Amino acid sequence: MIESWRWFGPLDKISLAEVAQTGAAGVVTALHEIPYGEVWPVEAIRDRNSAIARPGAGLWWNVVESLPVHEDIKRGTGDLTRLFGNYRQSLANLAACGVRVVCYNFMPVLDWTRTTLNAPVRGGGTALRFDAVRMAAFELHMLRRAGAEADYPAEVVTQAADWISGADEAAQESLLASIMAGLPGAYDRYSVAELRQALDHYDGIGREDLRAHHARFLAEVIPAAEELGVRMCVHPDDPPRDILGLPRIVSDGDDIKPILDAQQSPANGLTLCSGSLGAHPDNDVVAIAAQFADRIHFAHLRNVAKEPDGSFQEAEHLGGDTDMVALVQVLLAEEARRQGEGREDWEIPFRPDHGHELGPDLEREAHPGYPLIGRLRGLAELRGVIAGLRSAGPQSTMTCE
Ligand code: DNO
Repeated sequence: MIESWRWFGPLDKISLAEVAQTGAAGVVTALHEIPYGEVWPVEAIRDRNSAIARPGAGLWWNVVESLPVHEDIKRGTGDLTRLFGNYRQSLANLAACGVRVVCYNFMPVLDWTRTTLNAPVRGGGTALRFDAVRMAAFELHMLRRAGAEADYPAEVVTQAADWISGADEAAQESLLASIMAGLPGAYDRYSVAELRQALDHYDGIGREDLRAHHARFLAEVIPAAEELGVRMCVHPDDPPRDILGLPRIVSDGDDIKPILDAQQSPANGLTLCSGSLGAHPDNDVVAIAAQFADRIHFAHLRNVAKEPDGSFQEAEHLGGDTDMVALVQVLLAEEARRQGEGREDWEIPFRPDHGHELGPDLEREAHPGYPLIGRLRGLAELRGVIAGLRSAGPQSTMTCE
């Protein structure tokens, strides 16, 4: 397991010097400043690489998160020849600089979505939270999306009406800002009107269309990735369900299987995100990891606590609904299998995903979900689990076939 840390580049409030002090070795990052659909030039990749691999820091850029997929590819429209060509060129440039694991997602319009960025946790820290009532209030009363009511249970619709009637302008602004915080451009935001417009661009695009567009993307890029020795890994939807009337197609094992089957190549893999998959009431994350173990190229380890109405809150890394120890066991068993095959790249990179804001994090205003102390706590706990399982020996990692 390669301990890794997501760093958002020079604009990240957390410095590489601090990342080095966490003990992580891998840096997970992207050239966030390059507009979607443009080529990542070799020089820019090289510059970022040398900023990360400063002598003495012990860090290296091991995973790209993300090489974004342009909305036109998801919508299956526009100058796709150019966009696919650019994507392949970026992969070639990354491979030329030695960066060979590439995470991406296929969520239309929005990336991860939360309704509260600072839900209180014990002792005064804060956590990211998805609240079904607030999401319904946003959709029904702020966005006023036609048909949204049908997506929520009746009692949530009633509670959403109550919430909005008590919400002043500041509360509504804060809800909008929270929902927008996960946009993958990291620093972009939509207003309600812009979001409406972005959603309109998906009019008439259903689940099967999106699946077909993803299959086409895979057919266009996976053979090139395979040739370059690049391992692509799709990130699951977060939350793992349709949202804002948009279809989502990477939410559970039944979604993942046809994606991995579409191109039977080591270059077509999965980012095992325990938090995203874990927010689906029917997902058994440990079983999903075991099912697709040989295609997991990267892992995001975090936990969520689900609630009956579809709400969930980010829990401590070893708390929440997923048995993190069992999950790490699966990953260690897979590493042992790869080692047995004589693979040089048998180690699976993982990062402590998200973290509560704790102590000094509260003043720091790091990227939502990505504070220093909260993630360091998660990393330290996961490091302990890994060390414990390793020292218990192979029998402890062979139980999840
Ligand atoms: C959230 C992240 C996601 C992820 C993208 C990958 O914290 O896990 O934003 O980076 O979905 O493309």
